[in-house]
Amino acid sequence: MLTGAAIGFGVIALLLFLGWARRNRDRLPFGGGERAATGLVLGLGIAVPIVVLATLFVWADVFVLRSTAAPSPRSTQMAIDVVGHQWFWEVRYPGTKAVTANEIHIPVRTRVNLVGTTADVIHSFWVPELNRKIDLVPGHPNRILLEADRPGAYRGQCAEFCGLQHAHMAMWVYADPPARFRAWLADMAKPARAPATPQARRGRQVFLSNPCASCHTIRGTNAQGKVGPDLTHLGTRTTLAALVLPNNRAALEEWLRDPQHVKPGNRMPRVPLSDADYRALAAYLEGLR
Ligand code: HEC
Ligand SMILES: [Cu+2]
Repeated sequence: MLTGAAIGFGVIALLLFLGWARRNRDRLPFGGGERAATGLVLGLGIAVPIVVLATLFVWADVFVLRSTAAPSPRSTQMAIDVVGHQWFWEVRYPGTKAVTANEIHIPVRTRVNLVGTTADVIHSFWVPELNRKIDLVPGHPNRILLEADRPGAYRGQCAEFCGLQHAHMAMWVYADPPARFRAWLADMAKPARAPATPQARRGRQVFLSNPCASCHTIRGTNAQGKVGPDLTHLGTRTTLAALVLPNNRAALEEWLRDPQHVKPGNRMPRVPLSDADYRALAAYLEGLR
């Protein structure tokens, strides 16, 4: 700001001086006033801007754009596919069976080629601490480099208005030590655990005999729906409905009883069931680790 102010005042002072010099030519102490003025105009008006703009252009192109541009797949160590949905994120690990939602796990200090598309309208994938945004456009995959230097959780957000619950289309990126990441990925690739208690067994039955199964996939069961998030390992996630609720038994039950109350307008309808059925469903889903 100070530099800007200095340049601004400098220009105004020069203009005033030139105007004054024009009218008072004979009073100038040096003879070549006209030549000095031309020199100033050529120097400050043409030469300096060329040098400054060329430097800025090279700097922006070489350092800023290069470091945020789509990575060449050969320069990266792994790929992740992200598909935007109204209003959640589907996350896939190509070459494995792992599918999850609203949380992306990456190994720390690893160059990840993230490929983004959409299942419906245009969304925008943005994790401000890790890189700039990319639009998720139908039929045109866009790519971006994800690389975290430090382990931790980085919050991401849809950055293109995509309808009623756009503001509640968030996600976490977890950067883990590589060994921990590999263990997580191996777990995610497995089919769902069998229910461990009678209540959870009842929950699975309720799930498979209601519309749940036509919208959600639970790998290893007959539920193969593609409308909502894959629930195979729901119990390992930290949040529900793209960061709207924490993931615990009480919140899960609250969601199942009335998803439209929790996240109005979202694409999961309320499925009317008995109290005991809701509790059984929550017990089953919480056990999907
Ligand atoms: C018409 C399709 C549809 C039906 C039927 C449906 N869901 Fe969903 N479900 C969705 C969608 C879409 C979402 C994502 C909502 C969002 O976050 O915007 C969702 C989200 C969820 C979530 C949260 C997942 C997460 O990772 O955040 C759970 C749990 C869930 N559904 C369980 C069920 C159960 C159990 C049933 C049956 C009682 C059911 N759903 C019926 C479409 C459906
Ligand atoms: Cu959005």
